[in-house]
Amino acid sequence: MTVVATTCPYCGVGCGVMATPDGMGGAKIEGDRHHPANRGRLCSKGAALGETLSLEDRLLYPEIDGQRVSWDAALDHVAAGLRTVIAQHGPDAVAFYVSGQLLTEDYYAANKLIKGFLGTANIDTNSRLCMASSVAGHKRAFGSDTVPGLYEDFEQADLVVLVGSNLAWCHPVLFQRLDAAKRARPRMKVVVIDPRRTETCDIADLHLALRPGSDVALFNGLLTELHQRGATAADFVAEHTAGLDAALAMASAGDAGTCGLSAADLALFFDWFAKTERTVTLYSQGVNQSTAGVDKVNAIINCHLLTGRIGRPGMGPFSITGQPNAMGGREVGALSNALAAHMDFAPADLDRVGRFWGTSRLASKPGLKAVDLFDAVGRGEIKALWIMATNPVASMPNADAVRAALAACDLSIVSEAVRASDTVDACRVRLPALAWAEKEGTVTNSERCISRQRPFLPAPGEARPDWWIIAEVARRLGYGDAFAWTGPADIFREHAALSAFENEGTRDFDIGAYATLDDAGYGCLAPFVWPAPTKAAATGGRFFGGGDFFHVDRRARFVGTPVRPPEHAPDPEHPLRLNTGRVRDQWHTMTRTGKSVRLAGHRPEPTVDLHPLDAAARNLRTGDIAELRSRWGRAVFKVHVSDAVRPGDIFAPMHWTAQLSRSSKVNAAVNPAVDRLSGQPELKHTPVQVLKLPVCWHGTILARRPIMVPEVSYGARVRVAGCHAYVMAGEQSLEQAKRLLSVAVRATNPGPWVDGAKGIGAVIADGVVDAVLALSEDHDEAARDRLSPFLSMGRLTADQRAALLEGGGADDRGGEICACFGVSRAAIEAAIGAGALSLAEIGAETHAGTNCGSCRPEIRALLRGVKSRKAA
Ligand SMILES: Nc1nc2c(c(=O)[nH]1)N[C@H]1C(S)=C(S)[C@@H](COP(=O)(O)OP(=O)(O)OC[C@H]3O[C@@H](n4cnc5c(=O)[nH]c(N)nc54)[C@H](O)[C@@H]3O)O[C@H]1N2
Ligand SMILES: Nc1nc2c(c(=O)[nH]1)N[C@H]1C(S)=C(S)[C@@H](COP(=O)(O)OP(=O)(O)OC[C@H]3O[C@@H](n4cnc5c(=O)[nH]c(N)nc54)[C@H](O)[C@@H]3O)O[C@H]1N2
Ligand code: SF4
Ligand SMILES: [Mo]
Repeated sequence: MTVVATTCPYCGVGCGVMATPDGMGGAKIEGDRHHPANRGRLCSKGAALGETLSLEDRLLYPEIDGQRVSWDAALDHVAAGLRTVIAQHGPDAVAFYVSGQLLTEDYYAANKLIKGFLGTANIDTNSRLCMASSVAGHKRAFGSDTVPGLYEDFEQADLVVLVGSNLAWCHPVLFQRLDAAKRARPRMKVVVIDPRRTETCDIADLHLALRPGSDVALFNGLLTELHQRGATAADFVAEHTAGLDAALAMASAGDAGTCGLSAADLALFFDWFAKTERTVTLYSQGVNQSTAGVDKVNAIINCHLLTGRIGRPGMGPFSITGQPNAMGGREVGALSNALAAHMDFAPADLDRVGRFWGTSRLASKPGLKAVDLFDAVGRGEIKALWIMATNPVASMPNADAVRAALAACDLSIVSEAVRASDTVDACRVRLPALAWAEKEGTVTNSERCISRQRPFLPAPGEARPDWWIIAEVARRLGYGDAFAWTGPADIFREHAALSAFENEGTRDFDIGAYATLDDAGYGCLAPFVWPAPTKAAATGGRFFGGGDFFHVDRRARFVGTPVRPPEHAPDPEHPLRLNTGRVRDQWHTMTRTGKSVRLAGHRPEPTVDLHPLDAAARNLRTGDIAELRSRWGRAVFKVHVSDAVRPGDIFAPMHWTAQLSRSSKVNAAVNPAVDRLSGQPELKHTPVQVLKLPVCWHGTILARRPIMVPEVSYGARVRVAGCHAYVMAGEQSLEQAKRLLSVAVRATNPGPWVDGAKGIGAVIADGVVDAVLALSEDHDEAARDRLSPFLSMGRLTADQRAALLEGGGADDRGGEICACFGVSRAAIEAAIGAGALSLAEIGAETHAGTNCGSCRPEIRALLRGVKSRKAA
């Protein structure tokens, strides 16, 4: 079998993957030892990629209004619809909503079609929810959207400051590189700035659990302190920057005391920062997803400019990107306020791009940003919307309004790989796209490294590459000449040529050296870091070490950053702040990671973290069911009481959608406030009330055939090996629940019903269990582990049948910690109990933590827990 080198389709670390197809539709997945991002490592999600390759739930044929149609019919319908809308209502009645999970070639094609030929810039991308504040902050400071540094800077730094980043779970391989570097060089310090105590704090020397949203005050305080102490790079500031005085005046008007941190912690952080030349500040969604997002970015960059710590080994501000191709999207200019190849809507840029594309119809002004774009769809101003590779009905704030907007849209089109998503359900025209493993092109990771994705499985059904779908529509609209590509290599060459077109060093993004790459060269293209201009021999490297910023005077700007409160403050009716984000083993709306049994084990259910004080005030305990209610909507979660969140804050994951849980779609409640400059939504901060739901029962169903879940207060599907699993809770009486659920179970799993003890009921046909229902007054997370073994048995023995009807074994695994080897918390605690006192000893005993390493922070936390209990 041939081994194919490709790139992981998840996070922006951009790890290289070696895939060996097994000839049966699957593949063996390993880390690529030669890829500079990961050198062979993979995290739990990457390591489980092989479990996501099945064709279950794939969209394989084009559909219009639920009917399968031919590609010709679908493409003709889309082209005719776009033509009619433009003729009747003008180009601005059309919009695209695209994604950092498109490959660069797909992304380039989408942007070229709508901006270049349909004549509107109403194309925005889910990067608006993700990177837009960093883009705007970079442009203000540098005059370009440039990430100055490289991953190796983390390893070379003496101080790494992680702001609003849960690196351990969201960029695990980079976290492991950092962890390894810190262990090799213990004088390196790590500071985590996050209102939550996350797994990332495992390697932190200092955790600043600041008041949510107060980052600007913190970095303003730091800027003031650095200036007062004279910890400044006077020459760099004088030669390469402008605007310091105004920024300092604004910064010193504020008070870092408002961040809710102890004076000692603040002083320590300021002191470390002031004294440490090699400092990297990495930031992510705790910074970007805020109504003060752009100011947070500039407040951080200001401190790096003042100290001249930018673009040199081991130092710099570093915006880590989320999606595998967030950076590629920025390169092709698919945000509504950008043009291709890092150009803007300036007259010279418009002229240049228009000439390059040979079009007279180029959009002349920026288009709508995501939140405004969906509002315009809802108002009926946008009449045709084409969504590609993103799931906005689940991932946009105020998500039910997005669903309603799509329902009202005449021509809603989605290009998707899966058949079962909230957005696919809401769109009338469904175009089947190739998925990872089948498609080819390039992606750019957070350190500007461009890598190939290569196919290793055949195209299933009638699925097609995204670029092909776009080019076919363009051809039908009469633009065939501009879209006459025969493959992604053609598109890549065009993209590279545009990056170098009349560039002469005026734009950071230049990969002109690749504009003449032939197909064979594209086929075997090795990862490379840009810039890679035609004339320079050397490629890659850092930006701005010697100044040379991209404002016309080649100076960077200090930007004054006023302290502004979040747009919606808590009020008596909504006293708590809802923070949202990610868990370790799920990716976004779970269309892919949701297929893996081993990834489901870590956080099987949608839970909300609540501080013990807030829980007590609401009479809530772990396992209870609570409603989160905001001005925009509601969602229901299982409660997890935890002092990892601050009093007054709650945290819920973004991942669950209507496909898996009708109750727990957090974005139904999340506010749509946006940063004024970037348009990025404030996904980390929604005032909510939390109310205990008076549920009378908790239930678990395991069944051989899927069931239709009845209307209950709380419910989620859980991926379990060999059966369909559901957890539920409701406000009916236990008796009513039993009737309701047994009817639901038997509708698809007919057969004799047997009642057991302790709320157990089962369908047992010919001695084989087809389904089992466990009902109890209290929550019972272990029911799944106790009962699932019976569904993998054949005909039960009398003893087995008796054990099942007694409620199964006594096994309480306490949740999965190690996804690679399926090692539960209980097993790790048992190993510790038996004397394993280090990561290595636990690994030797249980295998936990010995493969991808994503669970090591949690194992170390269990070890620390035991040690502190012993000490106490
Ligand atoms: N496992 C997993 N990994 C992923 C993804 C995934 O879905 N699953 N998605 C990828 C994508 S697209 C992205 S964008 C990245 C996101 O990666 P991260 O940004 O690291 O992840 P989040 O969990 O969204 O949020 C980060 C942290 O911001 C904190 N925060 C909230 N409010 C504030 C604040 O006011 N100030 C500060 N300083 N911090 C705050 C939150 O408590 C949270 O811990 O992850 C990528 N990696
Ligand atoms: N509350 C809250 N909401 C958030 C966030 C948060 O922190 N909190 N984070 C935001 C952020 S940072 C992000 S990036 C977004 C992510 O949100 P989304 O982009 O909406 O989430 P995904 O599940 O990644 O959606 C990608 C879709 O593309 C499909 N797909 C995969 N490969 C292909 C392909 O090759 N072609 C096509 N056409 N389709 C494909 C997948 O099946 C999936 O349905 O969520 C945002 N929403
Ligand atoms: S860190 Fe994990 S999810 Fe991110 S690219 Fe690497 S293997 Fe994929
Ligand atoms: Mo993201």
